[in-house]
Amino acid sequence: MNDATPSVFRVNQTGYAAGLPVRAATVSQAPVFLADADGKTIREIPFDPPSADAASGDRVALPDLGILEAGTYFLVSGTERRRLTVSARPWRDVTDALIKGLYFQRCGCALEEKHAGPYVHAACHTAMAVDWEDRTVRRHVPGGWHDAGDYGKYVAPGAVTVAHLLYSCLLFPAGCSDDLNIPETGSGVPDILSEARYELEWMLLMQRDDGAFHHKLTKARFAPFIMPEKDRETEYLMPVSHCATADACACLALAARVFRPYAEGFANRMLLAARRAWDWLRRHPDFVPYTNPEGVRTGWYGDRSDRDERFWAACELFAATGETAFREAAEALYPGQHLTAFGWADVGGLGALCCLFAIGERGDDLLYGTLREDFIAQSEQVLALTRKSGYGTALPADRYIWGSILPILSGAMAMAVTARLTGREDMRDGALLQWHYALGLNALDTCFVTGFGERPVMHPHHRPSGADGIDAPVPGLISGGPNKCFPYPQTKEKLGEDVPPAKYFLDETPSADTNEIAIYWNSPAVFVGAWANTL
Ligand code: 9MR
Ligand code: ZN
Repeated sequence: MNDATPSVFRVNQTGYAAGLPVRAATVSQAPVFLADADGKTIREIPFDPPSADAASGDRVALPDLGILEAGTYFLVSGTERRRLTVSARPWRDVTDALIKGLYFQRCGCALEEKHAGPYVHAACHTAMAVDWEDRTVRRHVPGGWHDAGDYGKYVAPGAVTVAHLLYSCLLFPAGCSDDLNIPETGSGVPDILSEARYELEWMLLMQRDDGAFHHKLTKARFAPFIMPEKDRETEYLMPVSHCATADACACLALAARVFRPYAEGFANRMLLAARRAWDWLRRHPDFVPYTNPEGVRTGWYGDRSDRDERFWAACELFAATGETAFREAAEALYPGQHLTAFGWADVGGLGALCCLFAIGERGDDLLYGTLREDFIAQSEQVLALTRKSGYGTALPADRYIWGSILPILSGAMAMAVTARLTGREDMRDGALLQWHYALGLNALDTCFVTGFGERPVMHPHHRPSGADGIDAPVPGLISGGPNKCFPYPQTKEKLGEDVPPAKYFLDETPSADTNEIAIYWNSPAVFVGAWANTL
């Protein structure tokens, strides 16, 4: 795995912010001292005795070190020490890298050395795509981001990823850097928006003439571990789906609003596409779940309902146009629940962001007052989860699913938004604990973002990282993390039944079930990082 010796301490390996409380974990009963850079003891840190943590099986305590001045410190316990750094802007680099991680997922273009450093590759997936259902239809659908460790491109996860980026920019512009060294840097459009546009241009091509969106553009099977330009089998436009159409509708309406000041024509194209998608949804009111056609083995991204997607779409169309019909549709679809869900399957949280920050008082009682109250109440439940966890992680022991980083970061987004709405410090600190989790304050003592921290993930399930001949993985990618709910048989064989959920993880390339990366895991991390950068 990684070289740094584990200690009894777990810390945010990218450091902490001066002016914000510092939390670290210890899995020992022994007293903990804070020492300065020279090793001289500053003071003893008081903390409650470690208690049993169900998710990790650890006895762990989470001492609060209070607010520290910028500098290097050591946590000391017996013979063990762990370095801890505090600085004014500790998380700019990792946030930038998480955005840039999406640049590394770009499909259809070459990654050039001046932007990609050693992680170059030639243009990939540039051949004509074929419609799975009508093989006589061939279309050129270039661009977009590779979804994850695979080379598929999927509309619903892409739409959610873009939305995370756009809301990061809308809500925390000062938290996103405009100097990412991507091809568009210096264009006058914020880099985070330019990166999102790369996916949006592709998404527009995924719309069928009748307004519906194809669910995905993938081959019939996943490629082996080869570089993307070597993956030359036919890509298919798979059948359309309700969720892809509603998510694209919402995302494009949002993007039309965000891009209007920078690129009017592009904004108009997107709004028109969103309206056509909405019209298709109205003509097809009965939800049909997407299923892979026979013979197709690439990502499924199934869902049980499109109500939350339609709700989000109606909200964004109202925010973009001000037309009453969309507000009425949003009210009729108001879900009441899952307002703090920001993942590819549950998008109620994105609808909530639209209501809270764009529709505001135009939303009447339900979409403004009631939604705000419901959102805060549901964030309260997330905060309660952090209090039940030894590491302060907002995930119950039995919810370490495939991509457990998503519900954890989704919870962080909810608490961050509530902190922003109310000024509550408990919500702020709850959200920060999830950020710390991603960056090393966790049972595995692992920084889940490649290229950061002293014990980073080194072998993510990511085809370019596996095939490029470079030891270090592509930087700025976040691993899905421990998964005890749906592990692969080979993972079970290695780990057995007794390893606790929060440790059900293999930093090994084949382990897609625990160590894949995905665009929609990077993007909530971008949101949380951008927020944290503005505190
Ligand atoms: O993120 C998805 C996760 O919620 C599912 O449990 C898992 C298994 O179906 O699939 C994940 O998505 C994968 C997708 O299907 C294909 N590309 C890689 C994605 C990340 O693992
Ligand atoms: Zn590609």
